[in-house]
Amino acid sequence: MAEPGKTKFQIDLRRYLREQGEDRNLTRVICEIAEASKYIVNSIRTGDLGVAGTSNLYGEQQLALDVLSDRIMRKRLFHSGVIANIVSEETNDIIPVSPDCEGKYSVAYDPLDGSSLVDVNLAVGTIVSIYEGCDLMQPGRNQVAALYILYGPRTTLVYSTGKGVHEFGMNQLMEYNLLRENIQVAPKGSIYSPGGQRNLYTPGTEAFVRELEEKGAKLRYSGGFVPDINQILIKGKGLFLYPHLQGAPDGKLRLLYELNPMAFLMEQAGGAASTGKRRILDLVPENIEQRAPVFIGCKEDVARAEELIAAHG
Ligand code: AFP
Repeated sequence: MAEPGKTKFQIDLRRYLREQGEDRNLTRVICEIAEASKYIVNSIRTGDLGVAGTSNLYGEQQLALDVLSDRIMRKRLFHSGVIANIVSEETNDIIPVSPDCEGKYSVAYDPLDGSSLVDVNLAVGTIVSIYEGCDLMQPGRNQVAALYILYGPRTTLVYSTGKGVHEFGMNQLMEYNLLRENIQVAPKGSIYSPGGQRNLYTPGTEAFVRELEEKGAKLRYSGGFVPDINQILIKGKGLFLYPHLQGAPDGKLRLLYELNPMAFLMEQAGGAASTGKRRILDLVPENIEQRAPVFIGCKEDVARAEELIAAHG
């Protein structure tokens, strides 16, 4: 309930989490990440756009911004006192924070997804997946919370703890205030965001995309996973795909840092997320760098993709 004299839309994130009855330590984790994002947004606006001179587990060159964002996130989580383990897209291994798992949380995150888009001034984001206890190698359906922060013309934070999907906006004081509660996506949409090289699509994916185009779906692809997923959630319709490709059967996107958290949020909003064959949240990670193909968004569109992939591969 809003304080007398305050509209519901001035409720800040911490207070909202408290009012939702969230566990204190989980509230702490989410609020620490929200704090970290204030420094990350600052680095994006004014920081060095050059390379760091190092590479990540995938052999990709790290940008100074990737390294800095990772350090900001790690520092906040380390000092929160409520974290067991962390793993980041920018590190080579799971980093133990506390041996005592009781009442603590483990976090997988991509500190700055789409960082290669910063130099051309497109939107980027931080993506976070949260588990209770120590285990980060479990199926995504066991997440207790997932969230992303979108650094676009405005900075927004979208989270779920399994009780719907809620959006907060950063104000002039860098506080997050509630914008939308219980975001839902329609069963079918008319926006599609196709990742990966089209001439490498398999026949099933090609048939699916052609069908969407024949129905007049609009192409909206930014090259950043966070803004592309945010568009689907906030517009309440659409489908993003980064499919299995000829020569890349697992696609590009990473299960732990990108797919699991977004699949959790999309399912919470009434949508679906599939590899084209299986529910993303049922995949058991074999290693921290695991990738998987993805079709994510409106439920009926995801089901149609699965049908065509079953028929044509
Ligand atoms: P980077 O973090 O390496 O810039 O990759 C971004 C991303 O993982 C995701 O945000 C996009 O959806 C996807 O890659 C785009 O990949 P393509 O540029 O190959 O379409």
